[in-house]
Amino acid sequence: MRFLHSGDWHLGKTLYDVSLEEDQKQFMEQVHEIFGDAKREGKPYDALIIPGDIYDRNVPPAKAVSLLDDFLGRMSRDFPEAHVFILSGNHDGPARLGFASSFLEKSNIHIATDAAKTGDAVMVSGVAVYQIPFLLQTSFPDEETRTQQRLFERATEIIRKSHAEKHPGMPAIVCAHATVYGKSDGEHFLSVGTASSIDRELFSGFTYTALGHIHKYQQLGENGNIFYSGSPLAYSFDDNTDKCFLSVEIGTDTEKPDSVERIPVRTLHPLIRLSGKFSDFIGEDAHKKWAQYRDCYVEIKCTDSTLSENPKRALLETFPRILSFVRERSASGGGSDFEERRKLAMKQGDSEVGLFRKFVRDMHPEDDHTVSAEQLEEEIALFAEAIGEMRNGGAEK
Ligand SMILES: [Mn+2]
Repeated sequence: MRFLHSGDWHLGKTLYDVSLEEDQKQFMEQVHEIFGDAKREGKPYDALIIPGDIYDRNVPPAKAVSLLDDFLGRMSRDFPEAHVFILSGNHDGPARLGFASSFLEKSNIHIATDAAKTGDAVMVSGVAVYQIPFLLQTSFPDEETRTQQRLFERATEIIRKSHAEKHPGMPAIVCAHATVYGKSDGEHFLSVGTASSIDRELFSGFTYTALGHIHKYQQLGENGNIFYSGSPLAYSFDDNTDKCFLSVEIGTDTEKPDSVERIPVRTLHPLIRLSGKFSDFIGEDAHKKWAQYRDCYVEIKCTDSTLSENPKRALLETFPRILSFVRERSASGGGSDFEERRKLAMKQGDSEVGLFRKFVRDMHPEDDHTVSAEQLEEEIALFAEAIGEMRNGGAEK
């Protein structure tokens, strides 16, 4: 059996209010291509496994629902023999994600949102596939201890029992959405092991465990059979950027897969974080110097003080897709950032009112029609009045 493992799609996610629809369309397109290429080469995929967080939110935006709808429609039309496995992650709303799942089942689309069905396998090319939806406090109503560890003990017990009864000696794939740690990580497990994390030993004995929830690719266990595929996109500037799909082959060995291969995701707009002085990023030279990042989503970490109150706007020329601008704390420790900027401004001979005028202009550029010029002048006059009163009050004391 051959399948592709890719979790944490987070459809509908925005980054700093920017829609990632195009980016998400791109990786879905790539999945379709991978399936198409494999079919042409005579080594078709039998399944796609998406272990949770298919959507970013409980109530996904309409666009996200259309994206998934289009994708499933195309997959089902072009690869009707391939199975698609989807389970609800902590971001998904199980009831909404599970809509029409009993009908979709007939089209080889298996959406798991109900813990009670954990022991029901779907057989694909002689391999039993089990899905554990994200487990909630209410997943097993009779269960008293409701840590994730206990809930997963319960779910994996159900699978083991069912597998031994119905499909003994056959390879088994378990799909789940959770934070999994290894006991052999020793201290690591002790320090991070919480009520929300589970021990990887629970998955020992299964041929392959397809995990979702952690966005970075990783392999757990010495046996080489428990994997996080990671998300197909970086969803924050702290995320890693070498994203992949996992292409997995399972033969007759029930202990582990025959092969697990990383297929790099082609990213439309890579995320990049740059750090430097404000002046490094502005002007003709900067434009040339950073040309390679014009298509990237950029975060600028500014190491000095700037006067611009809307630096992101100023940087748009160099980085059309700048998403974030942050100031790095001054290493010299010479007072607060605000204080430094005030001094810098005063050095240039601006009065408070002059500075405020610049600030207001920065916040409301000329093409901003939400505020009229009169309103802005009124605001500036009020500020001047307040400053004047402050000065007079101070003099009387
Ligand atoms: Mn998650």
